[in-house]
Formats: sequence, C-alpha cells, structure tokens
Amino acid sequence: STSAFIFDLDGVIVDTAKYHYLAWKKLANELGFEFTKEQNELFKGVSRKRCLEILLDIGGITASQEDFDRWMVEKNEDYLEYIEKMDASEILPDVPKVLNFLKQKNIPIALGSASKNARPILEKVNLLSYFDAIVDGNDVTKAKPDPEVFLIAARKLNVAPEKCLVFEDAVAGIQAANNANMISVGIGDALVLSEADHNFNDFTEMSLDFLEGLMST
Ligand code: B16
Ligand code: MG
Repeated sequence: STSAFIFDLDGVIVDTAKYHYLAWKKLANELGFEFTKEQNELFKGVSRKRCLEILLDIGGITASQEDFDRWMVEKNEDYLEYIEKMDASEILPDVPKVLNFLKQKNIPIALGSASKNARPILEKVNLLSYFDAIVDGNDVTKAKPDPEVFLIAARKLNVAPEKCLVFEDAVAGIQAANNANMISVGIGDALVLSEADHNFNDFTEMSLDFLEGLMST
C-alpha cells in the first residue's frame, strides 16, 4: 500500500514554467533568435544547464565556457525576479486540498524537483511547512529520468520506494518514478504522460477516495 507521497514542483504545485519561459525567451531574443512556447515544452523537468544547452542548439550558437556560465546566471536572475512576486494565489487548483488531506492522515510528504529554486518558491507560496523532506536540484547528480531524486526522497522519508507515489507533469519525471519502482501519477495531458500508472488533467479531477484507495490496498 502507498505510505508516502512525492510531489514534483513546477507544473504540479505551481505553474512556474511560464516564468522559466519568459526568462529563456529574453535570453534567446538578446542572442538574436526566437524561442516559442512549444519549444519551452522540451524544458519541463529538465535541469537549468541542460535547458541552456538545448536553447543554444535551437539558436545555432556555440558558446565559450565563460559565456555559458554568464548566461546561466543571467537567466536565473531574471527568473528570480518573477519568483520574488509569487504568492499563494499561484498554487495550482486543489493542491492544498490534497496536502491537507495527507497531513490529516499523518502521511509523509516530500518534494522531488529538478529546480535549484524549489525552497524559496515553496516559501513564497506558503507551503514549505507541509513537506517532511525536500529534494531538489541542489541534491542530485543525475537528472530525471534517472530515479535519483525520488530515491533520495524515499530514503529521507524512511519509506521503501515501492510504497511511494509520485505526482509528475513531465515525461522524464514519470519515467524517473517508474525507474524508482514507485507508483506514477501523471498530472496533465494523458496522451503525453501515457507511461504513468494513473492520469489526471489536474488535482480537481482526482478524488480523495482515489488516494484513500491506494493507501489501503
Ligand atoms: P532551476 P520541476 C524544473 O522543475 C522545471 O520544470 C524546469 O523547466 C527547470 O529548468 C528546472 O526545474 C530547473 O530549475 O533553474 O530553478 O534550477 O518540474 O522538476 O519541479
Ligand atoms: Mg515539473
């Protein structure tokens, strides 16, 4: 039975993808090319470094190590300006309902995110206190679909991976959960997240009975 729950951040708890997009687009434009919303889809769940590599590929730009490092910093500084203005109104629908339900039942909750900014974001939207463990881009050496981020989360919660469930919005994240032998729940387009064990467009479509069922079987 499921005894712990692990949440991805961007696309599951908050929609920070739109801020990542604006910051990457600004950099692309400065470098003289366009970066579309469709292309931004490729960036979901992917590390900052890998995102910049893909972006430069799109623009056909070869960068020196110095340029590369400077653009990483620049993108993050722009992104942080958006984060600075975030508040609880940006929490995705019914996320607090699910978190409160799990808390009431004394179920351990972890965050498993590729972002190095996960902690400040949770603080901004006032959800930090719900999490018994936070594993983010500062803790991992291998990116999703590698299971590392979720396996560290399970270990921190002291729960066996098979007893953990992961909520994810990115294909690589669902694969990471599956690779960790955890139950994977796709939040978003079921056609895109077809490898997930269960699918919901968002948390408003997932009943608490569904969670209760997983916890008791
Ligand atoms: P940062 P998640 C991921 O968050 C985002 O989906 C991805 O677009 C971003 O590049 C990555 O975090 C790194 O973020 O630049 O803040 O370290 O979905 O794994 O919560
Ligand atoms: Mg995500």
